[in-house]
Amino acid sequence: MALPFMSAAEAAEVVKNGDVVGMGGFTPAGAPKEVPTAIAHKAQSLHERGEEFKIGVYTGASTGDSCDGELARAHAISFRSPYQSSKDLRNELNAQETHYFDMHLSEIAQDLRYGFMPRPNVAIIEACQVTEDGEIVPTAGVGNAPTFCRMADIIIVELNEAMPATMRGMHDIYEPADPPVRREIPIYHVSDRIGADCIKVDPKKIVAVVRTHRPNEVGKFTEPDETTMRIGNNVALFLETEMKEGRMPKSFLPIQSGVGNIANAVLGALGENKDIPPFEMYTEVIQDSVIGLMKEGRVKFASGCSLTIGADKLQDILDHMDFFRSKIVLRPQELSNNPEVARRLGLITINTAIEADIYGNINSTHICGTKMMNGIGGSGDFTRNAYVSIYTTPSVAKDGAISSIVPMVSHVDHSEHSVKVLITEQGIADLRGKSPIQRAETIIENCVHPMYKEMMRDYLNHCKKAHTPHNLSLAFAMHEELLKSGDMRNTKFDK
Ligand code: 0RQ
Repeated sequence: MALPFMSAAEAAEVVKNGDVVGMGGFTPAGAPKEVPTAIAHKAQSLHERGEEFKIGVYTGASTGDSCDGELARAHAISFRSPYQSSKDLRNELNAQETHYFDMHLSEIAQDLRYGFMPRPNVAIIEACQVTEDGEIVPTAGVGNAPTFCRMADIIIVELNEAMPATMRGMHDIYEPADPPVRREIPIYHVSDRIGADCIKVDPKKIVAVVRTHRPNEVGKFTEPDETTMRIGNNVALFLETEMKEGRMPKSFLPIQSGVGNIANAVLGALGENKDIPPFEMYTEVIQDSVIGLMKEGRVKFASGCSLTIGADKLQDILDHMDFFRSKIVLRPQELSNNPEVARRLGLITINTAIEADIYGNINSTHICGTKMMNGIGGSGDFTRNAYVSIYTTPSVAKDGAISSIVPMVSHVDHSEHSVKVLITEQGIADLRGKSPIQRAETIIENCVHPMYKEMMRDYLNHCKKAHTPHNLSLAFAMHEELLKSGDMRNTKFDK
């Protein structure tokens, strides 16, 4: 059967108002571009004619501007899950124009299979190869593509000819069986491969193939600055000490690292610290710094869900596929973020907080407890199941007007029970084996910025003695002050 090649606009005609669409890829890596933009244009012209058009959208994680950005600006998304990082989509969901449900990234595929959420009836998947007998090879990100393809009635493939078919062999496509017959996921080492090199579908479901050359829309990382470098060095120092104290196997353990500028700088610092042996990564996003470290032999192998890297680094990989294919595996997020595998392999997990409180609770998602930033992403999948879980954050944001460490977090994503270590550019707070008040003392002493230390101690002085001391009328005084005057430094605990 010949493949149904057509234009993006023609493919967009297949997608109807009310459809639920699963977009392949993970972060802008491997996310479809041409067809979502064409759907957004179609939505705009229908809206201008007074006709309704909105779709539900599932993804792997964030996407590029040609997907979330275009669809959000066209007001074409009725609901969306999971992670996003588009300014325009963020505005839509904070204005309640789009219903957003934030989920642990490892859970999306199984919750869809369990029937907990509306079924995706359309899948849009970027591929570097698609065959007439229904083999689809993803590109730089896998996400939930295998489950979307299996559950959808129809599949639209974006064949990205900028991504060579030689990528085949880099992916490990596998869907676990569902309870009560699920067995263990047989990944015993970071580099184990357990599945297929492509997504196999009924070829009759492929209703459109759209050619494109559009490059990935992964943004550039800012170069590490003094703060992020100090955070990175503190993480390296903590792990070096763990090795010396015998709390870490001599061969070291695999690293998971979150996304963003801080995470990128932390990995760079780990790579440079020669007291830390060459290491493996079992993570979701493989970021820029990993590729350089791989070439230097500092990173031995990386298992991830996506190559979330800039165009120059991606080209480097595509040009040297024989080298990188034996060092990288890209898996569906159900595997890359799987709690069972994280616990078995003993991951060192490093993620970034928006704010932390003096007891070690973490807010990763909400500004001042109400406005969604990006989403929980995979941070919860890893934190709870880590060998040792680390959270990093600069001690202050917005030039000091915000302390990232507060008396009580305004939203909880990771509780004190799951967070083992907090690290800022000021220092390291090892929270293991400490009572709440001991944790508070350690965090204030080691991690809080000097200009907020007295304020934090003052808060504790306003609390009655208890297991976890709090003064409920003052716990959010710093947030209230930020909303009132724009600067937490003006806070007075005078009740
Ligand atoms: O604002 O962009 O206006 O300057 O938040 O903060 O310091 O640039 O840090 O890019 O690493 O993002 C937690 C959002 C950090 C991210 C978060 C403001 C700050 C800045 C961004 P500007 P930075 P990063 C892997 C695992 C959750 C999911 C996760 C994230 C902006 O890491 O989304 O970990 N994590 N997933 O100024 C108000 C505060 C603030 C604040 C920072 N206390 N109050 N604003 N900012 N602290 C990824 C996936 O799962 C895919």
